[in-house]
Amino acid sequence: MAQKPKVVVTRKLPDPVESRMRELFDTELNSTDRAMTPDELVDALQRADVLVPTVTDRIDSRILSRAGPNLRLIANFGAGVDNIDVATANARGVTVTNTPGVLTEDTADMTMALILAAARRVVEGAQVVQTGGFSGWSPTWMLGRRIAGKRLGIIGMGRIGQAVARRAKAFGLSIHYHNRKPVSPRIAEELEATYWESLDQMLARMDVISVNCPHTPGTFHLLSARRLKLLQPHAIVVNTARGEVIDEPALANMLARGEIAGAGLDVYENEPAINPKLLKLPNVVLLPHMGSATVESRIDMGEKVIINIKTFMDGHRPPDRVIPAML
Ligand code: 8YV
Repeated sequence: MAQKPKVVVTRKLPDPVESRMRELFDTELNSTDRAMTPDELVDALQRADVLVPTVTDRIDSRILSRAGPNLRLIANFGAGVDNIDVATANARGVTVTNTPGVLTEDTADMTMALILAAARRVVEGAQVVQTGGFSGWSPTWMLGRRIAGKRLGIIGMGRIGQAVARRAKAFGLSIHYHNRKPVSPRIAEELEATYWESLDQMLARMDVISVNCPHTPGTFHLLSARRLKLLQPHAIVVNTARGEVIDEPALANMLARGEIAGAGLDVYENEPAINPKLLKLPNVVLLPHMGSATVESRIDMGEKVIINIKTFMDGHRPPDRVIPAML
């Protein structure tokens, strides 16, 4: 039997995923779950045929330049690959794969949770109760904003953007979106979605904005200070994609000055650091990058990683190969 490939996994993965990986490959697990330092990552890349990193591992050109000769595949545990310099990896003959599709519904659910939480002051209300501050109902207390009948502007209408649109439509929001290109007429009709080629024009007219695009050089600070200023004062911004898409200090300043009404954020520009201004604001809901954090998603992501490695090692094209042109 051919020798099993050496697979190095950088973080603790769900038990069933780890067990299956150990059965199939010569797998090195990280049971401590401590993120690797850059030097440890280089070490891992020197002994691995396959590296399985996550969003917390930054695999840049400097680290890749020190990879060993056996490294052939980086099978990312995650859909976003902005943690990996894919072009440099490919140039060195290293294939990169990701785990799209299996976290779509959970991330869309979390987007709706943030829209509802920010508009209806869910976290603020829960905190009042838990800190003993609920002294009785009042007609004018804890008023939020209705979401039904409002306009939702989705930035990035891929799988997750469309899953958000389906949910939001059911909640009575009208769907608008900005994307590199319009969705198919069938999907546009199903979602009754309005396409905005101009992001600026869309931003100025929406009640809620949801960021659902990947972080690429082209989307870095897509919501720049200038663009954020186009938003209406009652607007809410939700981000379950990547923090880098929004100029976080500019957003924090606008929220602090009441120039927009609220925000629901699951991701940040310099994770795990969060702009300190955001932490003090009552009109934001902040989550610790939990979009795909369900037992089901994480197991499915692991299964995708395994299929990608197995297919690649069997000499075929892995199903989730990332091509730089896609980014
Ligand atoms: C993952 C994510 O938890 O898949 C992604 O792109 O942002 C998260 O849902 C993370 O990337 C795991 O590496």
